[in-house]
Amino acid sequence: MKSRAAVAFEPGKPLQVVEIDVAPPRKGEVLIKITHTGVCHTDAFTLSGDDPEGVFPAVLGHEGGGIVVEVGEGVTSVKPGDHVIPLYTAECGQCKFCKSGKTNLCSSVRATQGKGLMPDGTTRFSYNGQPIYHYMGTSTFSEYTVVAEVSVAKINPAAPLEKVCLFGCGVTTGIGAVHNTAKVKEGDTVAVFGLGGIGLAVIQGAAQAKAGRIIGIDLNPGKFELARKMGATDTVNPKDHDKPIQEVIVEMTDGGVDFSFECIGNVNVMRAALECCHKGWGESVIIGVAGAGQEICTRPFQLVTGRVWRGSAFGGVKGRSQLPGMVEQSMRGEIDLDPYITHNLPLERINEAFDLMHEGKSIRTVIHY
Ligand code: NAD
Ligand code: AHE
Ligand code: ZN
Repeated sequence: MKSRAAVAFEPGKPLQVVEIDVAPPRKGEVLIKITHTGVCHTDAFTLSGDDPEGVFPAVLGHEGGGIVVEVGEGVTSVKPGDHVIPLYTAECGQCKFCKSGKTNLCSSVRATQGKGLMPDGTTRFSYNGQPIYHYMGTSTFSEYTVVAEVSVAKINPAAPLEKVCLFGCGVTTGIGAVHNTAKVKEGDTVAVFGLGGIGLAVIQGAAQAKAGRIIGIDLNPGKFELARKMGATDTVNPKDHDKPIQEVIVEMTDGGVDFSFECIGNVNVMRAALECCHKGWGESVIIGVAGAGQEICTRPFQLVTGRVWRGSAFGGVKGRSQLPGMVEQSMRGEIDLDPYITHNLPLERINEAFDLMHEGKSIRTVIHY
């Protein structure tokens, strides 16, 4: 079938909206009509060429919502008409990871997913007869996409897809990192580095956990008002200080925070986020994605003296079992999605969503098909 799609033909170049060909779903696969998709910084990261797993040409996008159109042989968990969120972190329930009870990182389709291929090693997308790669197992920048059955979360059809698509990445990642990875408790002090979609979701999660103090840190003061509305008790701009930001936070908090979250993808900030943690127990969670060749460093003494460095992917959330419940929470008003959606655009203007992100003017732009 034909599908309108925003294709990343080359790294560092704008996406091109063209009509691609989408082949039918094969065994264990699902064809989805994407109705809406958010644009996450990770899409920009991969488009920039910094992602070691970036392959081109590809259909990017991983924060979508849509409706099942057709299922391949053997698919039983969804049927045409079901409303779904594609998952870049699959959940097969069968692999060593899924059975461990220790992680949401499912291994069932991850190897082929990282190569831009479907689990059988081929692609369902083509343009002028040439193959186009998939991305993160989701490729939501196409009106029609094919994903593995294990990469589909079925949700309440009454949920507004133009909002709950954000559970495909940003909101789930931030809120999940607070509850599943850090396990923030009432009264804890939290520092959040980077106040984009991910950082704001961390703030929303920390507020749910009744953290005592939530310090939002960003170089762009334009991000502070919304951060405060969503629960930040303090906002700090590193540019306003002439000493390292970790020293500023340690002084503000009588020795450091209980938890910090890096939501930028900057290895220097990752160090600062670790070093602003309290001696003896402070934990820092890396959420930001850093480019090829980048490495983190600190003095081992920081860990010897009790600070903990950890990371979080998709907020530690198991998508097929847990996303439907998070969608229900948003429908009950327990998770507010409206503040994240600063812009709405048609697919034809998707490059403006990237411009708005790079200019620091948006939190999330939702693309409407
Ligand atoms: P974003 O661009 O919307 O937000 C980033 C924020 O960081 C911006 O407000 C920017 O002003 C701020 N910033 C940049 N440099 C800074 C610095 N040196 N000090 C303080 N603030 C600074 O991005 P986003 O969509 O919120 O994504 C954030 C990061 O999280 C990205 O690296 C993205 O790839 C990553 N991510 C990871 C996961 C995961 O599962 N681990 C999921 C989603 C996104
Ligand atoms: N491809 C990159 C790593 C990218 C990465 O870390 N992705 C996050 C999700 S970002 C969503 O916006 C993630 O979940 N990682 C775990 C996984 O299995 O990919 C690289 O460095 O190769
Ligand atoms: Zn993302």
